[in-house]
Amino acid sequence: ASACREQMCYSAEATWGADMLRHQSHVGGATLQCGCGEIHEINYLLFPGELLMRLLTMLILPLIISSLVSGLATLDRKASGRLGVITVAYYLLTTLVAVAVGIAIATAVHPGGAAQKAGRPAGVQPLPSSAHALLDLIRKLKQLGLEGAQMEGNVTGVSDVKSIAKEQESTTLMAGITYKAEPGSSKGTNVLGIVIFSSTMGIMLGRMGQHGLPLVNFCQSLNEAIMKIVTITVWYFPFGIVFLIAGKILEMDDPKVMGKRLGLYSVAVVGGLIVHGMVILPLMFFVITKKNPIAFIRGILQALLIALATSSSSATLPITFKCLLENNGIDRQIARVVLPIGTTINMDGTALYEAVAALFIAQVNNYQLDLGQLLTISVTATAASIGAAGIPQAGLVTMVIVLTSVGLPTEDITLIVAVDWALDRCRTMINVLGDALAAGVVAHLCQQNSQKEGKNQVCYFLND
Ligand code: DAS
Repeated sequence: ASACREQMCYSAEATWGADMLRHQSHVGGATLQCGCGEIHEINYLLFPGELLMRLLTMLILPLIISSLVSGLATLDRKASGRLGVITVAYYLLTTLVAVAVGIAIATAVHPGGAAQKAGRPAGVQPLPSSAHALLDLIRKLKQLGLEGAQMEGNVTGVSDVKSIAKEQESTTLMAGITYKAEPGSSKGTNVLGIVIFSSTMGIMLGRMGQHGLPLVNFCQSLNEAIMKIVTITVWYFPFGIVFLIAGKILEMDDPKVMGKRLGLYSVAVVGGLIVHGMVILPLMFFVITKKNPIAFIRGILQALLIALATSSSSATLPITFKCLLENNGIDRQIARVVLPIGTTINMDGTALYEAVAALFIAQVNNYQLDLGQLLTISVTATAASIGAAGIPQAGLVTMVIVLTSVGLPTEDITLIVAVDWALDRCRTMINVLGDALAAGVVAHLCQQNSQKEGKNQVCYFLND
C-alpha cells in the first residue's frame, strides 16, 4: 500500500494529469486522492523547499562513491591505513564524549520529572533483567530489519506512519523515513553499505597500479563535475531554505502544547548540543591543531545552515565538501576520505540526543537507572548513532535500540515525536560540525605525520 501510495502520489504530483483521481485546489495547496484511495494534502509552500532537497539528494550517492574511490585509490598504502585508523578512532572518541555530555546534562536537568506519568509508583522500578532486555533487543533489531534493512531515505521529510513495536500494537510515528525491513529489498539505499563498498573499491584500485587508473581517473572527473554542479545549485539555496523552513513551521504542532509538555526535555537536548558542539568539539580541535576553531567554523557556516534547513547531514555533504575545500583549505584527498565516512558513521549530535531521550523516558516512567544501565545506554547510543543514516529523523528510529537495551518502553518514543522535527535540525547541525572539525583534525595529523617522514604531501597520485 505504501509503495502504491508513493508511486501514485508522485506521479499525480508530477503530472497532475489523468492518473489523478480527484484534485481540489485551495489557497496554498491542494487535496489529492491517489489510486489507492489515499487522500493527501499538498502544501504548495513545500515545493520550493522540496526542490532544494531533491537538488541535494541527487548528488549524494555519486559524490560518496566518486570521493571515496578517488580519495582512497590515490593515497599511498601506508597513509591510507594510517588515515583510516586515525579517522575512525577520532570519530569514536568524539561520539563517546557526546554521549557522556548527554547523560550528564539529562541527569542534571532531570527533564522527565516535569512530565512524569501519573499513577506510576515512585521509587526504584524493576527493569527487565539484562538477559530479557538482550533477547528483546535482538527481537527488535530483527523487527527493524537492521541487519539488512534497506533504509529508504524519503529525504523530503514527508513522514510515513510505521509501527515498529508490533507486539505492543502501538503505532510509533516514524517521521521522515520508511523502513523496508525485508533485507535486500529492491527499494531504498543503504548508504553505509555504499560507503563500505566504495572504500573497498578505492583501496583495491589503489593496489592495481596502472590497471586501476582508468576507473580512478573517471571517479576523479566525476567528483570534480559534481562539485561544479554544487557551485551552481548554491545560488538557489537562500530561496529553497526560506520555503523549506516556512513549510515546516506551518505543519508544526501547537507550540504552547509542545512547550508545556516537552520544554525541559528540549532545553536538555539543545543545552547538551551547545555544550558539545560549541565548547568541547572546538576545544578538542584547538588542543590538537593549535588553530583557531572560530575561523574554521566560520568557514563552514553555509553547511551548518543547510543542515539546519534540511535536517539531513547526507544532503548537506556536497556543501560541507565545498566549504572545507574552498573556505578552510582542507587537503582534497583527506576530505574525500574523511567526509563520506564521517557523514555516515560520525553523528555526535544524534548520539547525545539518544542518551538524553533515553534518560528522559526513564525519568518519565520513574525508573532509576543503575551504572550498568547507564553504560549500556552509552554503548547503544553510540551504536545507534553509527547506524542512523544522514536523513531526517533517522535518530528517532534507531532510538529503539537504546530503549530496548535497558528495557524501557519503546512506545514512549511517541512522547518526544512532537518536538523532534526541530531538535533533529539542531542535532544534524552538530553532526555536520563534528564531521567538518574531524576533517580538520585528521588533515592536521596527517600533514604532521608526512612532514615527520620528510614527505611533502600525504597522498601520491598514481601517475606521479
Ligand atoms: N537527521 C539526521 C542527520 O541527517 C540526524 C538524526 O536523525 O539524528 O544527521
